[in-house]
Amino acid sequence: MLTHALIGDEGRTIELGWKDGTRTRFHAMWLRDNALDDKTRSAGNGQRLITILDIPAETRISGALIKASALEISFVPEQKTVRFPTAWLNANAYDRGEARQTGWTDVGIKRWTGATMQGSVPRADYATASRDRDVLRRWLSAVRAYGFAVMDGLPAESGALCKVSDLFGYIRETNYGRWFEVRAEVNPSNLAYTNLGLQAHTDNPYRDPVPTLQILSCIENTVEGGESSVVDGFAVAAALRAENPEGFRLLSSWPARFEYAGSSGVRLQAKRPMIELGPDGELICIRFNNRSLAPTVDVPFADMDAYYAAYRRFAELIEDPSFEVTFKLEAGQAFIVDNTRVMHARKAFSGTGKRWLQGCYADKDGLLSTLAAIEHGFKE
Ligand code: AKG
Repeated sequence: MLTHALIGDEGRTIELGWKDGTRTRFHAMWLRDNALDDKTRSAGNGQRLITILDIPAETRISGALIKASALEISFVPEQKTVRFPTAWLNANAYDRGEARQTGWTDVGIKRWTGATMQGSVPRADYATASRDRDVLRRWLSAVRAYGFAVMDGLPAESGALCKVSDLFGYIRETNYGRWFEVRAEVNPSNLAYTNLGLQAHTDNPYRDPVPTLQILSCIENTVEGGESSVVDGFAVAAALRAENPEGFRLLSSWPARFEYAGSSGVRLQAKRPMIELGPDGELICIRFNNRSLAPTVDVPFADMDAYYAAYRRFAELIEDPSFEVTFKLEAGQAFIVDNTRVMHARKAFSGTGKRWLQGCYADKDGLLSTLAAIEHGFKE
């Protein structure tokens, strides 16, 4: 609910007062560009019909009228009046008082440790999630919030992991195929295909863009050991920043190099930081994989010692059991990780019994899109 609308700076800005006492300012140019009328945006698909060059550079607000649940704004020189719902203005306000701390994450992202998860793992039953949109919504929203979730009740058969990606999007095919086998092999093209333990890692940092989701499904797991564990890279990065801000700065401002050339005809290379921040300091991606880290050649000589100390400390924190959640996948179960955030690991396993997993990649934008569409449908 709006209490006042004050035009300022000769019509270049407007200050809105809200019933709770807060104030938010908007620019005339921003409001004009984001007008919601059907000459500016297609009523059918919501896409913008004009370009920035269609808006006069000297655009000003000439009048503002508070209506029941909307604000009507008139712009000159176009002589155009546009209605903005107050809920829309509130949701799209950009006039933040305080600066965000470098490494901030969206409020919807819940950083976790073993203790905060209290041994619990977000999960859903496949058959229920396939027929009940609310169950699917909760499972997808757990992936958004925590960066991982388990799916139970899949057929314990080859290809069942596609059923998981079919719930929200599409598989991203790579040189490993539509999906790949994760079982002990004699001459493995990847150490994942052995019975060795695997340090917590994100997958394929040597790709650009990196696969944003990974699904691992279990067809058989009767070995001794071979448990899966997950670690929240965003929580670990925050811990590193808290105890060693300079180390966090080094890992986030210098690129690492990643490489995979384990099979013939493939030579994948990427140059990206281990801790990636967006231009506004948002923590957007963790890349951590001891197997595919190539020589680091972009860090200046003077910073290399401190860079390696920060890398070591980051690795120690990642290995710290207090950050880890562990579970053993049974036949017919799968788990999904947000590969831009949550690292996964495997404990070593013994020769008796059989362990057969399959893995594939998918894209987080598809998952978030499906989730947003379901959430939108629930609101209607
Ligand atoms: C991978 O394929 O990326 C793995 O980390 C394998 C995990 C596992 O065997 O549990």
